Amino acid sequence: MEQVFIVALLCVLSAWGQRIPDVKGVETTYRTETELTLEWEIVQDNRSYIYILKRNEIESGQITVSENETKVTHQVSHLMPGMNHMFTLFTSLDDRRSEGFNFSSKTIPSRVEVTVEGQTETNIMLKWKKDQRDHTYELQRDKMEPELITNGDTQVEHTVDSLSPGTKYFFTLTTVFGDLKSSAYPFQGATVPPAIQINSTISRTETSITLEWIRQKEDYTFQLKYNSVVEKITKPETIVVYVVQGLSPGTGYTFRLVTVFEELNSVESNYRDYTVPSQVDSVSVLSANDTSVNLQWNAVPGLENNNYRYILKYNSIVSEELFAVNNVVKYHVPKLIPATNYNFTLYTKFYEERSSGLTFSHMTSLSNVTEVRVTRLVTELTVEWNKLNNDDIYNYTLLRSDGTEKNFTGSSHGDVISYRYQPLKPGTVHSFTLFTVSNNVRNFGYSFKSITTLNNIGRGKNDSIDNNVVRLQDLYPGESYTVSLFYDLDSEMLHQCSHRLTLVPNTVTRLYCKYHSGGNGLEVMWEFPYGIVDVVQVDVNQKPFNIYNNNSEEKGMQKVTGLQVAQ
Ligand SMILES: *[C@@H]1O[C@H](CO)[C@@H](O)[C@H](O)[C@H]1NC(C)=O
Ligand SMILES: *[C@@H]1O[C@H](CO)[C@@H](O)[C@H](O)[C@H]1NC(C)=O
Ligand SMILES: *[C@@H]1O[C@H](CO)[C@@H](O)[C@H](O)[C@H]1NC(C)=O
Ligand SMILES: *[C@@H]1O[C@H](CO)[C@@H](O)[C@H](O)[C@H]1NC(C)=O
Ligand SMILES: *[C@@H]1O[C@H](CO)[C@@H](O)[C@H](O)[C@H]1NC(C)=O
Ligand SMILES: *[C@@H]1O[C@H](CO)[C@@H](O)[C@H](O)[C@H]1NC(C)=O
Ligand SMILES: *[C@@H]1O[C@H](CO)[C@@H](O)[C@H](O)[C@H]1NC(C)=O
Ligand SMILES: *[C@@H]1O[C@H](CO)[C@@H](O)[C@H](O)[C@H]1NC(C)=O
Ligand SMILES: *[C@@H]1O[C@H](CO)[C@@H](O)[C@H](O)[C@H]1NC(C)=O
Ligand SMILES: CC(=O)N[C@H]1CO[C@H](CO)[C@@H](O)[C@@H]1O
Ligand SMILES: CC(=O)N[C@H]1CO[C@H](CO)[C@@H](O)[C@@H]1O
Repeated sequence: MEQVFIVALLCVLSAWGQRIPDVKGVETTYRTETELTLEWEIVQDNRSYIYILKRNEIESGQITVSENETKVTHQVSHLMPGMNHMFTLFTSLDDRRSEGFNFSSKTIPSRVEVTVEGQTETNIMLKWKKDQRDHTYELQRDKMEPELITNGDTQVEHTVDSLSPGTKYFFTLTTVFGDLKSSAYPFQGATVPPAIQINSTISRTETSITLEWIRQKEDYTFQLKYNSVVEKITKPETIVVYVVQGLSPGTGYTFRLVTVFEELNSVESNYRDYTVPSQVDSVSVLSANDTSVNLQWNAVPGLENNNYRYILKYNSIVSEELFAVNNVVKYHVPKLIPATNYNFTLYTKFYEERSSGLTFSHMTSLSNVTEVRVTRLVTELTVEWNKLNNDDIYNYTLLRSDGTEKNFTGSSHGDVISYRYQPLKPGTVHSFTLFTVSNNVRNFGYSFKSITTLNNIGRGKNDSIDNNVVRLQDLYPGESYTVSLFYDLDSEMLHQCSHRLTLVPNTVTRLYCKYHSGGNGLEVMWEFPYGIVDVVQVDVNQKPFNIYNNNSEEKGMQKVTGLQVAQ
């Protein structure tokens, strides 16, 4: 009990007698985010002090001074970064200590991790946690002047604006704490790329569309979307030429182009185009004549076939746009030239897209003239025909057997074309061929013959009868006959001449007389003769006594009565 008291007393006395001095100052000679190296001049008198450093009510162990040293270096670890730490340094001797030297020292602030929260074409949104309220930040973009950011309590949301679209930026963020700065936190951010328009369509087929657009930056890639398809395009060319394949013919597509940069997608740009419609399978000729043809074909199948139109081209003529009715298209091509080959091209059209065209050809026919009239005279033949199909288009060539030919231009004649051959010898046969001519083509031709007439039998040339005697039998006596001479020209009877002949009538037979009126009269009776008889003349005493017979019913016994007995 007593000892304890004495010790306590000694202490009191010592303190009383001699105050333990504090150090004059403490320097921070080195600092990190969590460590501080402190250095101070020791209290220099002839006593050996130890030092005690207190922070946050926690005291360090005894800090001793090496022999002959005048400075103490002490390291404090496990500190919070970026804070001003408060310390009290006690000088201590024999369990007594000084009043305490208060000082503070800052640790270096930590760098913070930045997250890129979002971006637009011109902005990048950044976010980070703030360690200490009194920290500020320096944001540096590329090599530019850093921007000081002071807002926020526990976290900072910061938007970098006025940027270029589709660009990658390099940033550093440095935490600033008083005059201390953290190391720089480097990070990257990119802006959303711009939507790029498809420039144009280079070409189209039934199943593909070749699109072109400009790749404004090397780093851009693309997504081309249509229907539910997404195609990734990473071609390196500046002018991107892309063939979209596997499309349906004659179909409209909306293409959406997305620019991709640093995994960022632009908004979509829209472009609409159409594939070329299918070709018509085949065309059939329903009917045709010299100057026109009726064509028919089936409508092209396809999603949008109701919208397909058809255009027929030949020479420099283009038909109007034709539509299918019940899936069939019919077209009458008029005003063609006979004997001419026509090349047709049939296009299927969908919006402004046209198929490559089905080509086919058709040769128009060239008809024959078949009805020729020949007017025959003794020394001339006139050949005459109606214009074929009553159409001016045809030309004609009339060839005679002697090799002479005569050309006719259809348009320079009336409805009927005629040509007279003269002078010709009477009764001579002539062969002709009448060709229809069109487009410098002469058809097979219509051949015919004719003969000039004779004046009459007597004076006519009669070689052709050739000494044959023509015996006309079983004729009616007394009848008049017209005898005509025909020339048999290949079974065609050509009239040469005619002559009217009357045969001598028969003689009356079975003539007899009978007394009459008691012998004062005479009855002459006869049988009516065979053949034609106009008049039976009865002469009595050299006097003609004519009896006319007009009534054919009363052929048979005729009589003359009332003759008086001569005196
Ligand atoms: C040192 O600081 C403590 C509390 O932090 C205080 O009580 C004390 O009075 C200070 N000493 C001096 C000399 O200012
Ligand atoms: C499309 O490309 C052509 C040349 O390839 C160019 O002349 C034209 O200006 C471009 N159009 C657009 C809208 O880019
Ligand atoms: C029609 O086509 C044929 C063969 O393709 C060709 O020889 C001819 O010259 C063409 N005719 C015209 C008038 O184009
Ligand atoms: C023209 O007539 C000839 C016979 O004379 C015939 O062979 C040919 O087929 C006919 N031509 C036409 C187009 O009818
Ligand atoms: C050809 O046929 C068309 C109808 O298909 C008809 O209108 C025209 O009269 C005909 N022409 C001839 C010369 O027969
Ligand atoms: C008739 O026309 C043909 C060509 O079609 C020509 O060769 C011929 O010389 C012409 N004949 C006459 C008599 O003009
Ligand atoms: C008919 O002949 C005339 C005159 O030579 C000519 O101009 C025309 O082209 C010919 N017609 C045809 C269809 O060949
Ligand atoms: C026609 O034939 C008859 C009998 O054969 C002959 O007598 C006569 O001289 C002929 N006439 C002529 C013009 O040849
Ligand atoms: C019989 O024919 C003659 C001569 O043609 C004529 O004059 C006479 O009136 C005719 N008689 C009768 C009854 O027809
Ligand atoms: C300067 C100083 O404090 N000197 C002291 C050294 O120690 C003796 C006693 O040991 C003191 O009397 C001195 O005053
Ligand atoms: C440890 C040490 O260096 N001690 C030295 C202190 O100073 C005296 C006098 O100068 C030396 O004799 C000691 O060796």
